[in-house]
Amino acid sequence: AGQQAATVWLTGLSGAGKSTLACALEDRLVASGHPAYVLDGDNLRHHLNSDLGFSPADRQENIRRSAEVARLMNDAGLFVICAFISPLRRDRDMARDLIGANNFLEVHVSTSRKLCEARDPKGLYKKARAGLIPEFTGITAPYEAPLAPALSLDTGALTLNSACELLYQQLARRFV
Ligand code: GGZ
Repeated sequence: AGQQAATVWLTGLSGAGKSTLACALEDRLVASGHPAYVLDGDNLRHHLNSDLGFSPADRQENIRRSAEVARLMNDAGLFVICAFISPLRRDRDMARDLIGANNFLEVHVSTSRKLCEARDPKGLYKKARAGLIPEFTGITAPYEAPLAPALSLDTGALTLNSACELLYQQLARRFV
């Protein structure tokens, strides 16, 4: 199939396991000789996107800038793994358009809201339930699941290794 860099776009709720999976896939790609880099919502929001909040307009701008960065990195030959909640279909479609549909793999990290809320690694669901975080995805802001993702991975039903392997195989089939 030859070499072609691409962007893997992980979408799912807070606590679904996007960042963990993204890092595992990055390691897996690098170990097999494919330079790769993770762009993470939580991370970029401390730097490039530190001026943005969680209104629909700010989330859209967060996705737009991040997709532009992913596109540049793809041009430079890097695989990019994006881990953003990216709750709205229209924003993910924008990311696909910016990056190019041929270089874009949409993956739903489909861990249930119930399990994400039970995990609550940063206590954010608890705070959102208490009314301390407005517009929290899954509680007081919408999440639109992808209609036709390349892959759907439920980290409540798969080990990290098996989820990562499924993802790598799907990617390899098309890009490496
Ligand atoms: C959703 C929020 C919110 C609100 C703070 N809604 O799981 P985390 O904590 O560590 O990562 C989440 C991160 C979401 O940033 P994204 O850039 O991925 O979001 S989006 O794609 O919608 O732009 C979460 C934390 O920020 N967080 N407030 N209100 N998540």
